[in-house]
Amino acid sequence: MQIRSDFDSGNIQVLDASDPSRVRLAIRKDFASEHFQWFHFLAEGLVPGQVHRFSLENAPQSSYKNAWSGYQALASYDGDDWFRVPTRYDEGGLHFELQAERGSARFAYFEPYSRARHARLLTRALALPNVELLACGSSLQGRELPLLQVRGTAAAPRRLWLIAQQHPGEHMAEWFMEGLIERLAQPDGELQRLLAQADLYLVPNMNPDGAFLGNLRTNAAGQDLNRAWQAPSAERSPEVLFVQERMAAIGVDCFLDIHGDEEIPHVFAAGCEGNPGFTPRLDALEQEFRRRLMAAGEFQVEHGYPLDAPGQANLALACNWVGQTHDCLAFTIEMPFKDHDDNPQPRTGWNGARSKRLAHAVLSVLAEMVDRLR
Ligand code: GEM
Ligand code: ZN
Repeated sequence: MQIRSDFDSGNIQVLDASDPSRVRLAIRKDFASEHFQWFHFLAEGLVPGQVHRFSLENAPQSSYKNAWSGYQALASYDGDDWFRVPTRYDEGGLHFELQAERGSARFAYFEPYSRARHARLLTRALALPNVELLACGSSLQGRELPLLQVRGTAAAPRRLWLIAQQHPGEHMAEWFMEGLIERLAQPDGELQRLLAQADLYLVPNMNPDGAFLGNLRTNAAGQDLNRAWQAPSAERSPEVLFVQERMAAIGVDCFLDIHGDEEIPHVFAAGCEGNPGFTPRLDALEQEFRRRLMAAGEFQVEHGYPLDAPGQANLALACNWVGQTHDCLAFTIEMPFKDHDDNPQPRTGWNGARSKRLAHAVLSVLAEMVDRLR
């Protein structure tokens, strides 16, 4: 059996692949960082009909080791159809198995969103009549960081920003952005109402280097971009610096930062309740957004992060920094690496298609609220 990871978002270390019933593997650390959890590899030389067993032996030392409980690994024969495989976790590692139907299969922590698919998404977006490439930043390793403007028809539009995948292993985030852009291509009545009052500003992937490198959490300098918003730098976080400079020039009336969460098996959001500038106006907007999103899509409010105490928010996080700086509605939207247990889908768990559908629901909520954002 051959195990490979020398490709876009690949991450694995082979300890011993000589026994197909006990393939011993480890997850490589993020570039210049102690973080690790994302894995993605190709296994070739499988024997159809035979059960192949894999173990990620350093899973108990990973960034979110408690998140392996209840998690099931993903496999795919063709790179498009991803399905969950029998998985168990113990102090010896994360163990999963596949009774092979073909001679090769990919395995990953989540359905990968490739750089090639990102390029196709941009081409599709820029082919839309009201979408333009407003600016293009650069990652540390020189990959493009496109800022798309979706131009509405208002003379003085609200400016709604959505950024995705600051944490490069959270591939569900760019699946979300694909769903958002696809809906823009079929402007229905709701979308027309939204674009009659707002322009959208989209960054489909904030961390192209980390995504390509197979990182979970950091960029090519080992920086967690969602801890860089109070003091971004050209040397360690040019991706954040670029977006902040464009926000200052354009303005922000609403901000959504799209992420994934390793441990909580539900879709949820984290707001700005701990910001020093949090007001009853913003509190009411947050409650309305949550209420409407529960009605529109796969979303719930029972499970999520602990609330920040008043004035105790960490302003190094994008959501908190943008909400505070621009006095606007701001959320971190979290999708699960596991499943959304309010509507379990055993074959796939949470996946790219459900991430795309969530984006459709979010656009509907923004259309309903756009006239009250200021
Ligand atoms: C999280 S955002 C954490 C937000 N926490 C609270 N209490 N608001 C991060 O960056 O750690 C987002 C993520 O990692 O997906
Ligand atoms: Zn994240």
